[in-house]
Amino acid sequence: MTTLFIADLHLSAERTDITDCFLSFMQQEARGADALYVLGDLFEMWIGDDDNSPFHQQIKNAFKQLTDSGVPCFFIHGNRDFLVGSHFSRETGVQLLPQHSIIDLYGTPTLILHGDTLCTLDEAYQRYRKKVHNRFIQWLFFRLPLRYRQRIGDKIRSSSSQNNQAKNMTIMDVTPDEVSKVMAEHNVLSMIHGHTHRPGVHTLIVGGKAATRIVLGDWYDHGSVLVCRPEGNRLEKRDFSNQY
Ligand code: OKV
Ligand code: MN
Repeated sequence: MTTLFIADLHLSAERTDITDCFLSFMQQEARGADALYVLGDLFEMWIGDDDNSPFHQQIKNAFKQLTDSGVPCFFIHGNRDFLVGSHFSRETGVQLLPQHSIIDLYGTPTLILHGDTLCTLDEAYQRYRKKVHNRFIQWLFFRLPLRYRQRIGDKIRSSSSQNNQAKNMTIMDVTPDEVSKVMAEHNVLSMIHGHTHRPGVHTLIVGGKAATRIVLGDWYDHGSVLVCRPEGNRLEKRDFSNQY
């Protein structure tokens, strides 16, 4: 009885070390799970389901094999791969879940989300998010040929990495008041998210009761997996080499 959670792999064709670790994880560890949840930023960038590079094919095959073997896989969009769509879902058997989803984790109602919506102090990002999530703007974007979308993505990425170096660390973390508010609204005492790249288990009080927030780690210099079992949860690391 094991449910696995991962997020913030930022997979790209350039980082073969991350991809190799992820593919081993999919072929071995994930095969024995009750379910796999990917809480966003699986990909470094995603400009449409029609991007069929060998790299993307490799990742999609890994999901297809896992879902075919009977392991249910779920995906929540991150801030980088929010354009992953129904075509990807059909190709892989991965089920797309809403931004904020509540699951029953061995008896504990748990709110799962990517986490970018909790970073309310980063107003520039929230404004950008509102624009690129707008359905009409997305409709226009999808009318562009793949190569143009690629170029726009590259432009936005290079300007954003300069931007983020100037932002201070506090505004790039979650807003504590927003966390309690969202948990209270969804009437849960347990939350799992990624996005901040600050893995950890936090306790807080929601409506006078003890609550838990688990933050998943990124896959920049090692893999990071939340292993949930009826008897408890563990945040674990996976080495990029020699792990499997
Ligand atoms: C994703 C982020 C790049 C952060 C653009 C409309 C518009 C979608 C898009 C383009 C960019 C996703 C889809 C990418 C996330 C970055 C840089 C920083 C902080 C439009 C709809 F407006 F141009 F028409 N995008 N890509 N960033 O390259 O994957 O989240 S992306
Ligand atoms: Mn993110």
